This record gives sequence, structure tokens and C-alpha cells, in this order.
Amino acid sequence: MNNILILGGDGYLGWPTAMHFSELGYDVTVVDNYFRRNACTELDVGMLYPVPTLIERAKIWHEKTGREIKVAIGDLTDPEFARSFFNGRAGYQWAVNEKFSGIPETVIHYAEQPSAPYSLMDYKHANITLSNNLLVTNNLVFALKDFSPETHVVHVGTMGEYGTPNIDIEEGWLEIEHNGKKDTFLFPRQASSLYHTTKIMDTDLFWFGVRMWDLRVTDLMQGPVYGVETDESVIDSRLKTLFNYDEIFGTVLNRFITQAIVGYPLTVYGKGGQTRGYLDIRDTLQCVRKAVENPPSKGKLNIFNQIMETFSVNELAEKVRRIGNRLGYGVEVKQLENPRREAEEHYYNPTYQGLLDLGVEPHYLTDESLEKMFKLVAAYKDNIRKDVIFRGVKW
Ligand code: USQ
Repeated sequence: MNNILILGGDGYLGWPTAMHFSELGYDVTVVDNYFRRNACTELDVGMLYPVPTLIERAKIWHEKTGREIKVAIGDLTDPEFARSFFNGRAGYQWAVNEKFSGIPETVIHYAEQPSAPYSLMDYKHANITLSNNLLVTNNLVFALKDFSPETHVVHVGTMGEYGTPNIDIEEGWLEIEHNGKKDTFLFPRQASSLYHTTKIMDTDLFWFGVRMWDLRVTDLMQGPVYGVETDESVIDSRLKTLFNYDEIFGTVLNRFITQAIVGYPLTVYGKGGQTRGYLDIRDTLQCVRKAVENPPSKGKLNIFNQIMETFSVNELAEKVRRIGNRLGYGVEVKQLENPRREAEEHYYNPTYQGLLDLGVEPHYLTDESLEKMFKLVAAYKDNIRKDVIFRGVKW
């Protein structure tokens, strides 16, 4: 069976992805340097519940399913470590399990600092974001060029690469006619954080590798993800993915649900007209699976917009207020001065047909799915720390 290497396999999306492909019968190896856990400790932002280490999680997975997920702990900004997965010396001294599975046919790349506020806390965190994200991607591009140009990379980019332009957003590319001649280019990008800017630069690095060295890359422009449970995590509560609700690492809907449960007024930033494309964590897994199963030919960069429906922040707050009140929480909504610099009222019309055409079946944000999330988070109510919900990282 196809062998898959998951970079960033300990993260919010990385671990559920690892279990998903393992369950499908793929030979899965995960790599991580525990950046997210360490950053949460450094910033003292807390998580909803403690999560076993990656090595412990792989053991639990093995006990429960008989399947093996191989684990390597190490830093992919170190080029030798990154290259070791492609030159036959896989993860050498960092390897926890004995045998690696040879050169991967597919790499899923999540090994990035994923938070906009983190990237703008100060120049140090900006530098960490730039150096981690760009070096990991560049090390990967060179490892592929030097050892394994056939390997397909599925990279998780972000809808934030496009920003909020006053024109319809296409899937990755735009045909431009200029002075009577036409050509197709990457859709114009203009990010509103340094984190999002690194994702633009990732796309440029991959596009360069595709043009120069005939690499095969799929870039998934993903919107904010919500949710906790996936089909594979329900078998044991210790397999649940990590859940942040703090200002730095929590995404907006996960935050709002947590806030509603502890009676913290929902933190709508500014006018709340900021509109984004959202998706359920289970749909991330479906989309990544479809991307893996449909690799581009050599020298081609496929780009898909990975969202299932769009909402403004006000619409999300209203849904959470309504469902929260129905469940007996007295939910308040409060508009805060926006700590971010972003358009608060804008046109937003992205295309997102490509993954649906490949067969993805969306889990929409229904009252039932919201209620389920409420119940899941409420089980950990006593762990929720109000002091981490809003500290006001500004830019
Ligand atoms: N927002 C609020 N109140 C909050 C938190 C956020 O109004 O308490 C607003 C933000 O100002 C923003 C929107 O909600 O307009 C989304 O914020 P977010 O923190 O959920 O998402 P974002 O910072 O854009 O980043 C997240 C992930 C990132 C991913 C991105 C997809 O952290 O890794 O790339 O979503 S996208 O937004 O499409 O760029």
C-alpha cells in the first residue's frame, strides 16, 4: 500500500489525518518537533484537555486497531533531518519505531506555525514563523528534487493567501488579458498576517519547484477549521485531537463555543462582517484524501479551495448564541475593538468546486453539529481558563 509521510503529525489536523490514512490501510509515518505543544507551554495558553505525546498516541492507536503509525520526533528545519526521509536514512537517530517504510509516495505537509496572532506578537515570533515555515518547505522541495521528484506533496495552504479582494476568488489561477495577449497566473495574493504571508511564499516555493524540477504538488487553500471528533478518534478518548480555544491558537468557532459554555461574551472582533470559508475537521480529512488519491502529473501544481460554506463572524456568533441559549447557557455577544488589521465589511465570493467534483461530501454547520460540539466541549468545562481567551495581540 502507498506509503505516506505526514509532516506536522502531532497537530490539530496532523494527528487525525494520520489515523485516517492508517485506517484506510496506508503505511503512515508522522514527524513532528512538538512546536505547538511547546508554544502553548511557552505562552501559557492552555488546551481544553491534556493530550498524550505522539509516541503514546501511536501506541494507543496500535492497541486499539492493531495498526501501526510510525513516529519520528525532530525538527524539519534541519535539512539533514528533512532529507533523511528521502535518501534512505529515514529519520535515523530520531526514529522511535524501528523500520521506516522507504521513500514516501506521498507527503502531507502541515509542519507549520499556523497562527496569525502568533506571527505578529513581536519580531521574534515573526522570525520563528518565517524561518520555520519557509525552511521546512524549502528543505522539502530540495529533498524531492534531489532524491524523489515522483513523490506527490499535498500541502495545506490557506484561503487567507487571497485575502478579501473585491473580485471573485478563483481556484488558484487567473487568466489575465493584457494588451491583447493572454496568460494564466497564480491568483493575486495579499495576506493580512505574516503567518498567511508564509503560506503565499510556500506556494511560490512549490510553484518554482514544479516549474524547474517537474515536482508534483497539490496546494489546498483551506479556511478556518472547526470541530474535534473524527471517525477514528471516537474509539478512544485519548485519541482526540488537541483543542485550543485561546486567542493565539484557537480558531473562531471553536473559541465561540468554549466562550459560550463558560459565560464569556463572544469575542466578535470589530464590526464582525469578516467573511471566511469554513469547514468541519472531518471534511479536512475527506479533502486531503481526495487530493492524495488524485495526484497531479509531473510538473503540475494543482490548487483547490478547501472550504464548504462561508459565514461572517456575526453569523457564527448568532448561531452559537442561538444554540447555546437553547442548551441553557445565557450567551452574550460583545463587539470588541478589532485587534487585527483586516477588512470588517467586504465582498467575498470564492469558488470551491474542485474538491466537490472529486467527490467530497460536505458536513455542513447544522444545529445538530453545533449541539454536538457544545456537548463535547462542555464535558471539559472545568478545564476552561477564562484568562487565555482574550489578551489582545494587536497589529
Ligand atoms: N475572529 C473574531 N473573534 C475571535 C477570533 C477571530 O472575530 O475571537 C475573527 C478574525 O478577526 C477573523 C476570523 O474571525 O476575521 C477568523 O479568525 P480565525 O482566528 O478563526 O482564523 P485565522 O486567523 O484566519 O486563521 C485560521 C487558522 C489558520 C488558517 C486560517 C484559514 O489559524 O491556520 O490558515 O484560519 S483562513 O482564515 O481562510 O485564512
